[in-house]
Amino acid sequence: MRLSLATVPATRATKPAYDPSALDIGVVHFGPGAFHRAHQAAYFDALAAADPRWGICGVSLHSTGVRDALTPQDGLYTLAILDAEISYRVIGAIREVLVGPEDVEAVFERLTRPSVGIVTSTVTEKGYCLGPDFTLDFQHADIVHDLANPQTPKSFIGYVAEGLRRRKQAGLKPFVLIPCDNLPKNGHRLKAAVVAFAARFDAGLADWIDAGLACPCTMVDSITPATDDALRARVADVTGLEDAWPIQREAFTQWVIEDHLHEGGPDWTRVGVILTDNVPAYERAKLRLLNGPHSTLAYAGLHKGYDSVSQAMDDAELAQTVRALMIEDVVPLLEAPKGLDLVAYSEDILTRFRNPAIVHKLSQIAWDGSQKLPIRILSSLSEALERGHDITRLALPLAAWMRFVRLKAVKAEAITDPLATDLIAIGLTCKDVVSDVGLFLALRSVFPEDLANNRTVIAAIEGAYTRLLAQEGVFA
Ligand code: CS2
Repeated sequence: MRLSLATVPATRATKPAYDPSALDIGVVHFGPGAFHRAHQAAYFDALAAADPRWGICGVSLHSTGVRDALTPQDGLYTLAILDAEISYRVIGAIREVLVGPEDVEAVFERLTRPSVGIVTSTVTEKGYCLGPDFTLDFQHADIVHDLANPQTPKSFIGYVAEGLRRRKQAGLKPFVLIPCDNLPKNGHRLKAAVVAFAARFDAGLADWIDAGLACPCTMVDSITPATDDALRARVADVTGLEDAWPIQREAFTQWVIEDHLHEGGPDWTRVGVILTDNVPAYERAKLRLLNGPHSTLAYAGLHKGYDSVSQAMDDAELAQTVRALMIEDVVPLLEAPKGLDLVAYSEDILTRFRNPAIVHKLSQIAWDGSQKLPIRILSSLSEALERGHDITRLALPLAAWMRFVRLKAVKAEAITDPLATDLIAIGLTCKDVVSDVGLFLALRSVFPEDLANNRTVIAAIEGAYTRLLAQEGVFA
């Protein structure tokens, strides 16, 4: 029997403490992938019993997979929380899933409902269509398309701008726009991108958005390994109901939102959301002390033949390097958010990485390295350099990423990355340390010129690359 509103009374998981069918749509979420369903949807689910206004309409920009899995289940899915003991909870907050290219007018209808007060997004770093300077990339194919065809957009930015235009035309207030991706200053950058996009065709709209759109910065955190068949089988077994797409995550979860939300919005703090005026300090700490080490473990761990984060953490040398990178290299560069001890925060993250209940694939974290490394590693590296600190360890993830690309290219395996074509071409051209590192450093959308030409940086990456090559032997 499959999970749905009709069958949910039979589940052995914790059931929604409210009637999901009675929720109003108050949130439109772009990118209803695993992280959204593990994180924001669980918060809205916790809100729902006391406040039924915040049901979610998920919008997939490309794929039909989530819609096809969740629609027969009336939007319900099972969230497995991986702790010492695994607990299972049915989430009812997602009320419908639309697919942008198939349902474009329905998406705009939702975006212009007076009851829709919030638009959230998890579209990944690349989904914001920003250039290396984090401003809107007007050369981006989707942005070019959306400026020419604003009624049938492809990008998240295009949907938001047209949705806001229609709200303005209808005499409505803007919704609150809350990005939930691992991008520094995500709210400020998203708002600037939407305003820049609107300014290209309607200066009045751009001014209206600039003056009225609340787009808070956020920090989101919860480790969410991809769903696999083992999870599907476990969920069916334990809950008694089949679920085409259950989600799993660690027990730890954090959502920090900049404190300038609209009146009449949800009571965020009731469900554990932290509202603060200092999100940048939280997001910097998280991006550099969780995501940076994650990417380091991914590339250096795959290089050593490991499969998951906890396996890589069992390698004493690698674990020690990552810990030193966090505590000795990154912590001294950061300002601690009030009340947060960055060393204790780092130790807690290392404990989360070691959690044997979680099989978090290194290959999943290795996706989109060209987008992630500048945010997670180069930010620390350039500050360390300015202060004259040693950058030997910070060069490791960069060199390991280069070797990752090289070995993928040689094995003719696909790379998930918006720069995949360029990366494979470079990977196939690699021949020796100096020229390989030079080829990668010439990728201007990853490495800014000042870093790419800096002798200390070049030497540190070449050193790390040489050490990795020595471990490999094979392709040297
Ligand atoms: C990971 C993140 O896949 C990745 O790149 O570093 O998804 C990480 O698990 C989350 O940000 C944790 O909150």
